[in-house]
Amino acid sequence: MVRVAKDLTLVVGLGVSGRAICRHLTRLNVPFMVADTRAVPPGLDDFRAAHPGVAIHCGSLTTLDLTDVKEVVVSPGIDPRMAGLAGLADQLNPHTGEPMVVGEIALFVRAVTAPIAAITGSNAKSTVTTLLGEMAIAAGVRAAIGGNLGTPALDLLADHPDAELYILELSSFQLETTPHLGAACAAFLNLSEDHLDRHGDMQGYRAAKQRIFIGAQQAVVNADDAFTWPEPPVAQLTHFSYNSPTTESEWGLAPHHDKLMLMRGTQPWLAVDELTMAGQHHYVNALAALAMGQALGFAAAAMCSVLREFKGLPHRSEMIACINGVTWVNDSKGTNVGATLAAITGIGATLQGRLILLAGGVGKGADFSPLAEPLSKCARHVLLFGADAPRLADALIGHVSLQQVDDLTQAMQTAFELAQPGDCVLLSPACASLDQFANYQVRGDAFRRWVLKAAQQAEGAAL
Ligand code: UMA
Ligand code: ADP
Repeated sequence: MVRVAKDLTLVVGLGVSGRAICRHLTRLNVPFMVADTRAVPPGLDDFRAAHPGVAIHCGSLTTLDLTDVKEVVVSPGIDPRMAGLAGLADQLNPHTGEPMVVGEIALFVRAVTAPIAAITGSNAKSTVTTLLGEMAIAAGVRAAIGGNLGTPALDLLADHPDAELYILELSSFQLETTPHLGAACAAFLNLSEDHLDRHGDMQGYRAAKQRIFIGAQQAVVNADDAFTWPEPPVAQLTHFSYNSPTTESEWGLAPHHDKLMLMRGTQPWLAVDELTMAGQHHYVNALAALAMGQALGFAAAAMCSVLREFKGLPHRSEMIACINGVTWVNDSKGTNVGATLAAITGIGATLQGRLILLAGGVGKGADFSPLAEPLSKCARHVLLFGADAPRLADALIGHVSLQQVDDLTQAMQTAFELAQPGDCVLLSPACASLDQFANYQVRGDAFRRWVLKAAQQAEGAAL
């Protein structure tokens, strides 16, 4: 056993967050050591060079004696109940009054002096966080944006010490280890199956996400998804909905002078055809960002101008090219059933032709059956690849024409041959990429490269 010296903080994980935690503790002059469960964590040598003299333990945490440890700060990918930490996770820290095991956001909350706007949900977090960030900047607010997306939260404190507002995308992993967030405005966008391997079941996953409301002054939630509603209630509550607003303070969609508009109560804000993001599923994302922006006091004109300009993020319903009348869309970030469902319905509804879906990869044990009915309505064909192609095929067979292929390249080639003008070829895998790609970005980049080459060839052939 390696005994962790008295009064040392233990940082677990040498990834992006772990390193940000170490930089933060260094700035505060808090003595710490680091552990990573992997025998050789990536970037170990760089870390040693950046933190000479910091003790590093690699391998199982069960060989650490944590009797004297001052506090344990875990990275998001570390389950606070894993072997070696489980005994400590339920103990209270006499110095802080918080659990002995906390995450990076707990340290952020202790150090931050400006208000926090926080966004969680199974899907659309990055889109809404980025939109809200751009709205803040357009409205003249000095905002720092990061968290689960982009810059780790603790680095934001150092990079933007004069920020007037910190806008954080927060995952269930980060929220699980945050005892008290105290956000000025907290949004829970939607809940669908994901990360059950970590949280056990939907109840555990939802409970982690509900922690976003602890100490919140205002909450923004999805009227169409009761799982997002705060328990216990938050006094200042705003709903957004895919339907018509039912109260003057609710955000929703309704026709106004023959146009479908983003509305607050009976007040029209923006016609949906002014949005640049592709797909009807982004209407609610625009509404969520408006609801948060209004709660935070941003100017309406600034928010609407951002909505008119914002094209969406790469790998999220990203239009890559139109080849011979067929649109090719990269939604590689569709890594769970809820995201792919939104992309199919959001894009399927806008098409003159039919949808050709490319899906597959590591399904994380998800139930794929919710995809069957919407695909039966709008799909021409489904091409399945990767580890869970057979499970997807079992869920979809009889509802839509489908075929299993070896990989994404074969899926794209087959889609190219089958597609008719007016169709859309959508890569939205409903699965993680890790069986055939390093990550979802690499998968999306492979799609983009292939499509752009095909577009070039088609252009060459037309000349
Ligand atoms: N790991 C070990 N042993 C360790 C530490 C980590 O095996 O001791 C493994 C984890 O199980 C995981 C991987 O290493 O498979 C990375 O874990 P990490 O906690 O070190 O991750 P970071 O590099 O710090 O990145 C994390 C978020 N990743 C996760 O939550 C898994 C990043 O979100 C986030 O951008 C970053 O912190 C900055 O805050 C990524 C993500 O996939 C985008 N998030 C999930 C999601 O969005 O669904 C939650
Ligand atoms: P997150 O950060 O939560 O993963 P992103 O903004 O990166 O969210 O989008 C992830 C996926 O969620 C994309 O594939 C996108 O198609 C899908 N998506 C976008 N908006 C919604 C929505 N309102 N509901 C469900 N899924 C959505």
